[in-house]
Amino acid sequence: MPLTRHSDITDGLIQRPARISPKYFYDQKGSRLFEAITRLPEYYPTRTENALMQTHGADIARAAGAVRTVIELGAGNCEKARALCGWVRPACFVGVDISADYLQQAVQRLREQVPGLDARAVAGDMTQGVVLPPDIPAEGRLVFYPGSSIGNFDPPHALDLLRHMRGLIDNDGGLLIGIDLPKDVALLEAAYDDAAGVTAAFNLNVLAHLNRLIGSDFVEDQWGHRAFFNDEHSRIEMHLEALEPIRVRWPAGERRFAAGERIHTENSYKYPLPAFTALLAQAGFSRAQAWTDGQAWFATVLALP
Ligand code: AVJ
Repeated sequence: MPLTRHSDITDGLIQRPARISPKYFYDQKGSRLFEAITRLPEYYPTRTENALMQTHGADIARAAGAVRTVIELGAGNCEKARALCGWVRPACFVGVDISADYLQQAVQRLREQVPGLDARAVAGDMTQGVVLPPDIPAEGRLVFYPGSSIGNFDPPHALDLLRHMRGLIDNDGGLLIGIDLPKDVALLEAAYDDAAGVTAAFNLNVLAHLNRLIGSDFVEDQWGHRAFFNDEHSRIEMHLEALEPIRVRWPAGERRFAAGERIHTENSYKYPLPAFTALLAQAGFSRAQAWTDGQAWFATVLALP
């Protein structure tokens, strides 16, 4: 890939504070580390969402009506898609993900696991607009955006994305979306700073990915993982903190970091359900039905036009 395609990365690195988009976490290694995160005892979202799907799958499928095509954004390992397809029985599945090789393998596995399913992989950055294969019919589309990934975007960008999702479906379609809810700060912070250090490795791995993308010379050991809840914005923030004075160079520039200076790598917003439903309404989804677990940690929301 030509280096000039990554001016967004170098622009972020020279900002004060510096920032890296969380989409760069997901190289092959990062996708694997994220999978390991989903199995950590502290990381409740995935198992809570999976349990919701197990418990309420039949209700969700009934409420969604006739679904011809499931379109999953950020499909990753396609494990959630497999469960959803068991309930809604679509003819076709389209997985969209930024990590192309990883997605290909996952879609191939899904094809083997769900005989007869017409499963497709679309590699691309969903924030740049999803382009579906031209032969996917407009009728009966269910957009699936699980995992609370919408939390990576601040509310105005989340609204843009929800509007884009609304544009992918007709009036007979729907959106099934996972939302992580606000909860005890200690629980939230442990989920993003686990005892085994998997989330730290995931956060640090973005530096190795950047080194390959822009030809920078980040050294992982010079950085520390920081994760905390920002109450004002109702979001977990992840940062990489310079453990010593650091000078990072890449072909067309450089940046110096003082010890203690940070690079902001991720936000993970925790929306109260009414706030999220209001956002959905603004995006053109006037009806919403939500399923939550007994502790109200996570919600699966079916949004209809
Ligand atoms: C994939 C964005 C839903 O915010 O919980 C997990 C990413 N980052 N641990 C999240 C993540 C650190 C995850 N999402």
